[in-house]
Amino acid sequence: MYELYYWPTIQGRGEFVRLALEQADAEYVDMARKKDGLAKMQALLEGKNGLTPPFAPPFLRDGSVVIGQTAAILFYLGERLNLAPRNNIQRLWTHQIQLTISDLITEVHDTHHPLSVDLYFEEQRSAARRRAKTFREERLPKFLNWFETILDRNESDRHCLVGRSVTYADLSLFQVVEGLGYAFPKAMRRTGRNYPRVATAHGAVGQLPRLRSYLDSDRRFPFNEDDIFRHYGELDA
Ligand SMILES: N[C@@H](CCC(=O)N[C@@H](CS)C(=O)NCC(=O)O)C(=O)O
Repeated sequence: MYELYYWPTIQGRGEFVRLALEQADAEYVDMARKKDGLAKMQALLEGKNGLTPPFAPPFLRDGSVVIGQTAAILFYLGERLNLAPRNNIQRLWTHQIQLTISDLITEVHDTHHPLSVDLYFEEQRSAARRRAKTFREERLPKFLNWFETILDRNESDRHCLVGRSVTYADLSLFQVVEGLGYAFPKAMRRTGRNYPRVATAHGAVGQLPRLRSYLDSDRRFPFNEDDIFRHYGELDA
């Protein structure tokens, strides 16, 4: 039984791990959503039980193994949940894609918190507008173009980023496109149409039966303005 630790009220980075666990039909407990779960999460963060302390949520516990960093968790789970290629080089390539998705997530976060995580959005609004403009006009197209190129070059199956089966990176790309569509609907409508393979891959993942049933369940929290993907009209254009 895997234990997933993440903040209990948002999708956040925990969602990237959740999607992999759900798609694989893995047995797991979302620990912080349980009674006393937050205290257990804190104890692990402080290394109180002798296990390696992760820096921040999300982290995964599998018996005596504790792993932090979203991309590292997915690297660990990918092999075990059959959501990663068998070949080592391909596995590393999948990890590389995931690390780049992590960079993108940080850049999305920084559109609404460009100065400091200690300040509310309203206290850094003007910097946020500038940051979001650069994100929409330069960074977003650069990232989407990179995913489009990878899909286009994958001759085994252009619906998948790597090889011919769904990997955790495909699930994460799905989540990123969902989140971007929520946070930047106008920019995504305008820019998104330049990336047809990304759109097709997103659509295909959204139809995977196990994933779909998770997305339609009450375990899937809605996007909201306390999360990473936030919709502020003034940051979209
Ligand atoms: N690079 C880490 C970032 C982890 C992270 O920033 N976690 C946030 C929640 S999404 C957090 O709780 N951070 C607390 C902190 O950095 O002190 C990852 O990809 O997992």
